[in-house]
Amino acid sequence: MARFSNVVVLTGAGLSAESGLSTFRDKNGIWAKYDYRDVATPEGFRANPQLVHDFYNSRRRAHAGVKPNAAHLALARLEREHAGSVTIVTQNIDALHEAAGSRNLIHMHGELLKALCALCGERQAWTDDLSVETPCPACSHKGGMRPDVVWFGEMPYEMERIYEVLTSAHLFISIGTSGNVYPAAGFVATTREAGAHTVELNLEPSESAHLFDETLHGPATQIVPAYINRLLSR
Ligand code: BV8
Repeated sequence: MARFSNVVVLTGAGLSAESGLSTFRDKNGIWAKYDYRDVATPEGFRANPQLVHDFYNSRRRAHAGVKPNAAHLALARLEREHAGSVTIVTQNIDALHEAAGSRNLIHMHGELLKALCALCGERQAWTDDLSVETPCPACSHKGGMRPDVVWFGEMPYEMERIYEVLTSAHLFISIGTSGNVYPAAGFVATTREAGAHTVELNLEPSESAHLFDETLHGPATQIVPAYINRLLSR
């Protein structure tokens, strides 16, 4: 482990699957039930804001009852026990990394439990439903409140900081992501070019599995704690 001082972990929906949250592209996933253009694009929100609010309201309610799983907990342990740096870049908008104890965390696609006012730019912690009638607590105007998530066609958050950690990483671990969505799907190529050792931990090979030095397949709650145990015992 000593040879891997800076560790960067990219996580996706597969990490939270065993906590009971749906993934996107698995057979009964979210995109099997919704067209992403209707519920995860600015155009879709403009066309039918209440449909989008209902989509995120149901995911916010489902989130209330879920807990981090053994894979989230193993990642928090890695951050606590590793002598070097551990940065988690998550595509997930759930709050399970935080609930497991992870601290050095970047939500590149935003957060389900936050709301953003498009009129005044204020962000708030948010666990209730949102609607077109919800007034902004900061500017009190209605009609501007939206989930603080990054939709398709919008720029993911903290990209500068993400490229900084990717290009100074010694070890890059990708967990529970299908490698379909950019720019996240391009991170393995970026960090590999900068010299990192790259590992994919996923239920099955992702679209970019061929780009990884090592791939381990199986449920995250089994392969992630096992991999992190080995890493910390080296
Ligand atoms: C941008 C919102 C530019 C929040 C999401 C053509 C070519 C290339 C790119 C594009 C293109 N056309 C458009 C683009 C860009 C587009 C894109 O990549 N489209 C793809 C679909 C082609 N990207 C964007 O628009 C991004 N923005 O590019 O901006 C820009 C530049 C300048 C100025 C302005 C803008 C924004 C992308 C973010 C979109 N928002 N979500 C929400 O509702 O959640 S994306 C959505 O997909 C989620 O964030 C999710 O995290 C993400 C990726 O999905 P995964 O996490 O990988 O989940 P998935 O279901 O796919 O896979 C799960 C995996 O887990 C599977 O492999 C499965 O096997 C595994 N698994 C399942 N169970 C388990 C498991 N593994 C382990 N254990 C288990 N138990």
